[in-house]
Formats: sequence, C-alpha cells, structure tokens
Amino acid sequence: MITLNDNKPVWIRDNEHGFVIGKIQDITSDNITVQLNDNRKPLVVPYDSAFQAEEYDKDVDDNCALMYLNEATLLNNVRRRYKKDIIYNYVANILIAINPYKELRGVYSVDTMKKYNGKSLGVMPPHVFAIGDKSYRDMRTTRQSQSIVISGESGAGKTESAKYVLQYLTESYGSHNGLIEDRINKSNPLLEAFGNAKTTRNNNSSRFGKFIEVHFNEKYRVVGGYISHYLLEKSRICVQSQDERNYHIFYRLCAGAPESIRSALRLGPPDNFHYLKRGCTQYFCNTQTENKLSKNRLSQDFISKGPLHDPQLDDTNDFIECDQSMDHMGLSTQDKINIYGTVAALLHLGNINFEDDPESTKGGCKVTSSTEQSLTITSEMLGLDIRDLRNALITRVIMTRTTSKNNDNIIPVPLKVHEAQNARDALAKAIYIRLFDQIVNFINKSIPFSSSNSYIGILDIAGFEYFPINSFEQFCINYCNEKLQQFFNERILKEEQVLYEREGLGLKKIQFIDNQDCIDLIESKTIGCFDLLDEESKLPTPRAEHFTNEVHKRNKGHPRLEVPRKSKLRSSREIRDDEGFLIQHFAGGVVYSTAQFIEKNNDALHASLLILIQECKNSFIKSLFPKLPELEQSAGKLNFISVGSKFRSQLTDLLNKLRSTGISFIRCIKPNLKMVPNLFEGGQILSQLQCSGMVSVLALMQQGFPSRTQFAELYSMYKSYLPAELARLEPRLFCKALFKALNLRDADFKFGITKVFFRPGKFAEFDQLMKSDPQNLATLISKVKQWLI
Ligand code: AD9
Ligand code: MG
Repeated sequence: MITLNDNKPVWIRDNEHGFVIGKIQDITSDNITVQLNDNRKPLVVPYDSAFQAEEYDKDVDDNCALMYLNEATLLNNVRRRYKKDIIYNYVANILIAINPYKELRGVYSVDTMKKYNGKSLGVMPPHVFAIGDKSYRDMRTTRQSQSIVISGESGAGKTESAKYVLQYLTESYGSHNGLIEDRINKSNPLLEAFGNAKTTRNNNSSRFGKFIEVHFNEKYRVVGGYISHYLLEKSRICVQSQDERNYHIFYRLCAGAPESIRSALRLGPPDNFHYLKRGCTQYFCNTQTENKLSKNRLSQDFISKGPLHDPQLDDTNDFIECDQSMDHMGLSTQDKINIYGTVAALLHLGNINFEDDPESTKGGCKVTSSTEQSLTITSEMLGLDIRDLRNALITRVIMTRTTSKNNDNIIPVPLKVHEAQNARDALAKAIYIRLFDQIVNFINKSIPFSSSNSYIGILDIAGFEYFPINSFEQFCINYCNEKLQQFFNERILKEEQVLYEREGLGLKKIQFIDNQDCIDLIESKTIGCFDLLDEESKLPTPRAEHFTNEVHKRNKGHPRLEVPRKSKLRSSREIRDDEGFLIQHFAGGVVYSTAQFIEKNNDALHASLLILIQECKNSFIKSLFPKLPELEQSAGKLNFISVGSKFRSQLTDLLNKLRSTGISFIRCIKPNLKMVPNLFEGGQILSQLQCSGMVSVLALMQQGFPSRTQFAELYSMYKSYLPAELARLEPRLFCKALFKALNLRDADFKFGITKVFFRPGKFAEFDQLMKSDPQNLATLISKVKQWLI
C-alpha cells in the first residue's frame, strides 16, 4: 500500500529495468506523481504501478525477510545479490537461481557440498545443495519420496541446476562402490548428445523434458536411478530455424568418429547433409554445393568449415565424451555401431530428394538422379530393398475393403514431390524418436535397482513460453506449466500452512485463485482443445480452420479464451480468427497459430512405410518398431493415439507421482538475452519472475503473514535503539516486550516458536514506530520496563 509519507522512496514500473526508483511528490485517487532519482521530469503513473521501496540498504537470503514484500522489492533484492555474484535466494522454501553465465569459484566444490550436509534450510546461504539436502532429510524424516521441480525459460540454467543436485545427492549419499552414482552422473553427456541442440537461446538447449529418479535403499544410500522423458522436439530432426542446429550427435559423429567408422558410414562434413544445414539459409536446398562437397568429402576435415561451424562447440571432443559415456553405461561395441549406424542412415535418408516424374500419368514424382546414391546407401544401412524403399517414399497405398469378406484391395497412389519429402521426413522423425527412447532405455538398464525404499525425483522441464508464432509445441508445454502451476499453488499453500502449524500460529486456511478453468479449456472431455483436435483428426478431411472454429464455438464465452483479432496481443503476423486462438494463461495471454496442430498431433507413419520398416533386415532398427497387436495397427486413423493424448497421460502419471511425494521448487532465471555474465536486464527478469509464479506466490502470501523474521534477527536489528538492560533480554522475550509496549494490534502479527510473522506492510509500520522520535522511544522503553515488571 502506497502512502504519501515524507518523501518515501517508491519503485515505478519501467519496461527496460523492471522498476526504477523515485520519490512521491503528489498523490491523487488514481495517480501518483513521482520524481525519479535520475533527475528526469516527474512521472505521473497509475497508483497500482508504484510499490513501496525498502529503506534498508542490504540484501536478504529469503525475500520474506524484506520489510515490504512486493514484486519491485523482490526484483531489487535479486539484483543486489546478482551484482555481488550471489545467484541464489529464497522466497520462503522456493529457491530462485539466476544463471551467472560464468564459472563461480568454489560454489559447487566438494568442500562446499560438505558444508550443506545435514543442514536445515536457512542455516547456510541459499543454494541448490541446500534444496538437495532438504529433500534428502525430508525423505528420511517423513519416509516419503521427494521431488524437486526445476523450471525456467530456455537458457535459464535448469539442466545445470539438475546436474548439480544430482552430483550433490550421489556424492553426499552414494554407496561405497560408487559405480551406479558414476553412471547416473555420466548419463548426462549421452542424453544431451541425442536430446540437446544449439538454439538461438542456448547453445546446449534440452529439447525434451526429463524426470530423473535417484533411488535409495532402506539405509538411505543411492541404489539406482530411472529416467522418464517427455516430448522430444521432432521437427528439429528435419528442419531447423535460422542459426540453429540439429541434435548434437549428428555433428559430433561427423567430426569425432574414428576414420574407420566415418568411412564405413560414408560420412562427410556436416555441410554435406541436408538435415544439418537447414538452419543456415546460405546452404538451404543448394544441391550444387551438396554435390561439390560430397565429391571431396573424404579428403576434407570432418568439422564444418562453413557457416555451420560454431566456435563455442567442440564437436570432436564432445564426440569422445559421448562415446566414453556409452562405455560407462556398459554399452557394447555392437550397441554403439548400431546407434551410430542409425544416426548416419538418417543423414543419408535426408539427402534423398525428389522431382516431378514426367512419365507418371498421375502427377507422381521420382528420386532425383543426383540423390540416387543416397537412396542406395540409405537402403543398405536400413537393411531394405532399394526398390521397396523407393516405392514406399514415392507412393502411398490405400487399402479398401471389397464386398467379398476379408479381401483387401491395395491401391498405390503416387505422391507429389512435397508429399514424398514429407514421407521421407516422417520416416526420419519416427526412427530418431525411437532411437532416443532406446538411448534412454539403455541408460535405465545401466542404473538398475532391485528394490528401492524411496526416491528423489528431479524434474527438468521447459517453463512457460511464448514466441511471435506459437504452435502445438508451445501449446503442450504451456498446458504442462498450467498443470504444474496448479500443483505449485496447492503445495506452496500447503507448505505455508504447515509452517504456520509448526510455528503454532493457529490460523485458518488461505484461499487462492485456481487456474482449473484454464486447464478445463484445454483438457476437458469432448469440448476441450485436445479432444476437439483428436476428433478433427478422425474426420475424412481434417482442416485446421474447422478445428479452430470448433474450439471457439464449443467454448463460446469462456473467460480464458479469445479470438486472436480482438485480443490486444499481436503475433508477428496477423492471425485470422479461424487460424488460431488466444488462451489467457496464468502467466499471460498466448496466441496459438493452429495451422500445424493436426499434423503435429499425429506421429504415426503412413501404413506402407511402417510395414516396410517393421520388416527391415537391420535388426536394431527393426527392434525399434515392434509390431503392435493387429487391432491397433490396422485400425489406423480411427484408433490412433495422438501426440496430445500420449502427453496428457504421461503428464497425469507425472503429476500423480509428484502428488505422492514431498516437493521442492527451483525457479531458474535467465539474466539477459545476450547470454553473458554481469548483465542484469531487469525488465525481462521481472517477466520471468511473473511467469514462474513467484509474483503470484507473493500475492498468495499477502493473504497470510508474508513477512517473517527470526527473533534473533529482529533483536539484532533493534537492540541498539534500546538501553542495555533491555538489550540483555533473551531475543524472544525482547520481541514480546517490544510488541506489547508498542501496543500493536494482535491481528497484525503472530508470534511463532522461532519467528515473528507480520501481515502485509506491518513489519514496516513496526520499524517506523521503533525509529520514531526519541521522546516516543523513551515512553516506549518505560512501557516495556513496566510490562516486564
Ligand atoms: V533449455 O530450456 O534446456 O534451452 P536450460 O536447461 O534452462 O535451458 P542450461 O542449464 O542448459 O539452461 O544453461 C545454459 C547455459 O548457462 C549453460 O550451458 C552454462 O553455460 C550456463 N549456466 C547455467 N547455470 C550455470 C551455473 N550455475 N554456473 C555457471 C551456468 N554457468
Ligand atoms: Mg536444459
């Protein structure tokens, strides 16, 4: 609450910095006039964009110890600490971690780890290790498994934080022989080689979500692990946005594989492969360059010399690390050959291209003569007959049932050039997705446990996101975040409640605004977006516009849904109302463009390609495509399991798991878009604090007792204001005496066992009273003395 009080400092919203500081000059019912500290002209701003600033020039470990707890003071505390290279702080039990984009000396050393062993939260400075240890101690004391949910936008430091927590747990609470712990840690380079890629936001961006469980025995020592993974980004396998790359493994294999493997797999520099250069416009679909390069390929250095080269990535050494990681995981030489062979086969598959076939009477296409060789190599590597592969790529078969029972008519339909390219890409994506599943299977097999008493799960999943154009991927990830946010609210409230109970405050339940309505819009039966999308896919001719119109029609008047045109949010391209919809998420509105929703929701291969690959002679690839029971396989469209429904059921499982465990949250923040150290871009950090739900946690807490301070802390803050005989009191008694003497309203504060809790703004009032003029203070002291007698 802003009060016009003798020139008090206030924070005013500012796009670039988040907030800027000034002093109030005037106040009306709607606006306030503020003189900024940088001597600019006074600003007149709406009342609700100003926040009371702290007067103490110090930062705090836990933001709840701030006198005024609002989004501006939160941001300021984070900033103050970041400037001192202190990247961690708390809001109650939630850890905020700012990516330093530089190595912080000693912060993650074994010595530092030891200091956190067995220490309650708050004893040591905020740290990921403190969260790791809290989870471990909670697991022991409550005998319940625990989860650590790490979220944040791309490049915020989720994966690095997850690695540090893993290291902490395995280092501090591992078994004696250490093999499993070693494997749990060393699985990362392998997982990242296949699931991470360079993007414009992060050179090592995880393109999938993961939940890593570290399992413990009855003595609470690590016995094994298990990794579940979610939504690997498929489109990247065939196309990358400008200045982005495909998955690391492709480049690493080209750059780092020994000569014998390279020549057996007919590899060349990445610039030779269509699937690897679609992120660089210069080479896009340039077959002339392709031919020239491929002629020279074995004499060339196998690291890209072209624009695909990234000086920050060392593909040669990273290949060695990934290869060693496979050895650590216990993969055999044959396993490795199988994996590398599959990766190379995809590169050759991607080089097959098509052109119109003048001889086709039905407008079909054929493989271009310059890429015939790629077709030959691909068919050899996949263990397929070259004619079969060719046919499966340039035709599609339709099965019609004749009137005589059980008699199918197979009609080949020639494909157009772009359809054949789509078929090729669909095959590549299907193989890679299954290869990735297999890599995770390999890892899981290498960290087995026969029995487990409990586990600590670490969730590293993309946070809420929005881009100029948002498609199905953002829709799924934001839905996931909506669910996690609901869970977060539930749990934070619960934690608050538990704290109030533990401190003996005897308070009633706090209420909060639920986002269930938004979740319903997406997932409810029949009329939810996911179900409508699945229904559309089952129609004879599914259409994006029809799907979009259905979403609007069936959910008319829904408070979370808007048509894009009427919304104030603009995507980089204007979207017509039947081209998308806007959803008001907990973290803000997002316009979704639905053009590719139907296609992205279906990852089934068309029947002829699926049957072909299931019958291939490459036993490894064949094992990636097990045959399903007849019914599921043949029922085709009507019975397909969509990407959306698969994700929904995975998410339900995940949330059930999270609900059955104790929980901690780590919110990672990216300090700047340049990805450099020592640059605090306040505006976008504030928006991340909002998106991660931290600002709503503050709002939630405002209904309870958001500011809380240890008695000892309060005592040391104010003891200098009081005479020695009072300052000698034991801290809790000291505080009680003060509060009594000040005649504070009982409703404004609560005494707990270790802390005193304040209603919003009341800590500051208390501070004000303490520092009021000496006469008041003298009266106060005599009152305290009386009260004590
Ligand atoms: V993405 O959603 O997977 O694109 P993350 O996982 O949030 O993203 P990541 O952990 O990969 O981000 O961090 C990005 C980069 O920031 C890392 O490669 C490091 O260079 C840097 N980083 C992150 N955390 C730390 C840290 N605690 N100390 C030093 C860090 N550098
Ligand atoms: Mg990551």
